[in-house]
Amino acid sequence: MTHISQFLGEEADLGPEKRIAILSAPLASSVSWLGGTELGPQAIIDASPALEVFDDELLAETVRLGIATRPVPDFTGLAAAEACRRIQAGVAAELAGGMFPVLLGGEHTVTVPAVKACLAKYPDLHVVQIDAHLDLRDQYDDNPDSHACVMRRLDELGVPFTQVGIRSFSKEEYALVQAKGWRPFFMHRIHAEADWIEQVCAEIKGPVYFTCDVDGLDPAIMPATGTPEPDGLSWRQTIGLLRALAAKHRIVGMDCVEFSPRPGAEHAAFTVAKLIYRTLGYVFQSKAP
Ligand SMILES: [Mn+2]
Repeated sequence: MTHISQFLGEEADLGPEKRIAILSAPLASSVSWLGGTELGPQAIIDASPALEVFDDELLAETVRLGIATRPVPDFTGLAAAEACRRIQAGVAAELAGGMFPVLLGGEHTVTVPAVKACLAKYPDLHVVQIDAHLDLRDQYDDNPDSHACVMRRLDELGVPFTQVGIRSFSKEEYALVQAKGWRPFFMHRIHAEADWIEQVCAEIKGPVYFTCDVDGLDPAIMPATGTPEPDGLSWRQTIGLLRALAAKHRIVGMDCVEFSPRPGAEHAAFTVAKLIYRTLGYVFQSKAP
């Protein structure tokens, strides 16, 4: 198969002055069950030219904001720590250049260096996480840098965060949540509280980094991930949250992680591409040409 080199293919050329950078982080060193996340970034980029660049909700050609796609790096044989160092440097360089970074994973571990880069520019950063999992383990398989520990590492950095779509966690993670007095948006809470999106927006103070572990979405629409947990967020719930977040807060960077292509589930890569494109539309809505 011939791979596409830029998000949206040739239609990316409609936006010559680039303000958005698509960065790939095909890291897959600590995957627990079904692998393949190292193939995620390229699969998302390959699916993206099938998108209609005229957004059907926003009625605007978001692509004209200017989307640059950086080459997909090869992390094969690289230590995870070195890959993370490169990811942090890459995101920092984009921020320094005034670009809005979109990171494609790879496993969720890649969020830590991306958040570190954003935190250096925005000390009052707040992370909003869509995920089936709390990712609050101290270690997993003796690895503190596992994808299952990503929010624990962010907590150690002192970054406030809001967790949405949660429906799988360990006894120890739940005990930590209780000890800290945190109130994640578990799926049962989302189903029970009609104003959950307003509640998410109300607990955020500073600029937002949005991290989307695609397993937060329902496996009916997102089967292509390592741990497809039932009863996830619908498409409408997901974009409803992002619409409100972008309207009420300044989103300064984002990632989509844990996507692993599956034969027969090609729609899933397209769904991730559309989620990214729609989110960019929301983030830049008032600034679209
Ligand atoms: Mn997850």
